[in-house]
Amino acid sequence: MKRKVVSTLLCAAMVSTMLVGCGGGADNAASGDAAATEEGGDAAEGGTITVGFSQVGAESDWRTANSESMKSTFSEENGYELIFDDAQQKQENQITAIRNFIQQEVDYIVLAPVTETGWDTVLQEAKDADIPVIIVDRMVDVSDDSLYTAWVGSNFELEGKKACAWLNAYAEAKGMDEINIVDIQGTIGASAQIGRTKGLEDAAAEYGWNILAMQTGEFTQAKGQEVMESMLKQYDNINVVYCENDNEAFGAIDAIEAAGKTVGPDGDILVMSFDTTKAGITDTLDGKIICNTECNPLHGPRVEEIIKKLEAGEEVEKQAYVEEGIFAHGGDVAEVEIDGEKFEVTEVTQEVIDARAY
Ligand code: GYE
Repeated sequence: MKRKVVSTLLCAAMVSTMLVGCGGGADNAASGDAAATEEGGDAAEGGTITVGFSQVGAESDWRTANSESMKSTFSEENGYELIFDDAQQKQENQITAIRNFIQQEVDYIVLAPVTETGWDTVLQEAKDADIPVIIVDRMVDVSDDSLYTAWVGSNFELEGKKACAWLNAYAEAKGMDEINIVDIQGTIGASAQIGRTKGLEDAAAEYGWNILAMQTGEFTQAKGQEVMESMLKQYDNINVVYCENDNEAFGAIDAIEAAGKTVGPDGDILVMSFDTTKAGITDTLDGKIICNTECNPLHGPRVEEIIKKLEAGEEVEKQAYVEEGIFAHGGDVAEVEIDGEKFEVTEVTQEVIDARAY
């Protein structure tokens, strides 16, 4: 089913950046769902809303949680028809999926882009077909911002800065005189990789850390392990590995232990990570991952909130960042300061793990 959305309104949509609270947005949307269900299951007065969602793939635990969040939000009971497409980490598959969504005349296209560039042509096609596009998680780098209606996701560079500010404070507290770090990067060209790598490069320049090597682990456990194995063969003085997600960290830990080295606060190598999945913070409680910077995958309710506003003819924020924290093993660093803003560090306990939804 194809319905027109007021495009003048979309053009007038605010371009300011707002902060979406971790729980706040989700809670609001969740109560909205409940109300919709009581009224007979329709998210919109006009009937079922068709959403085509082009998902990156199934490369990580974070991604699985993200897909589940989208599927449970855009369910039949909530008044949606969700066309879910898994692109297996390939941009060409995402472009094909978007073209299929256009042909099927969906009401909304939701895109979690694998990399930032290369979207202008296909998003122009969606625009020409008058189908609003909502970008979620990673960002697109397009010449014309009117090619998408709204974006919601994380501030990846800030995540990188938080992780590095933590490492700097920890190194000072522990009297580490040298940081010899390797970076297992995410998928090259993905916003999550670009921001987290930049955070590290800037910090290394500022604090005088030695970056021994950088290589992509494609956000997967298998590749993370493979890359760590080869880095360990090449360098015998690595004392920190900066993994750009939890699954790479799991692989890196396996590689380090298989090489006869140890991880943890009293071990040979400190493992840093991002995502704070349940499995990730379980390793943080053990000290296997020393610091884990949060990245929230529960975007379903956030995207739904945007769609509900558009359905109601309301303005939507052009870009909205999710609020996120820092989780660490032990309480050596209580807080970090970035550009004048203080961020509290949460010491991982069993309660913190039990409260994690993903
Ligand atoms: O950190 C990683 C996933 O884009 C934020 O993608 C996402 C990243 C996340 O594969 O685990």
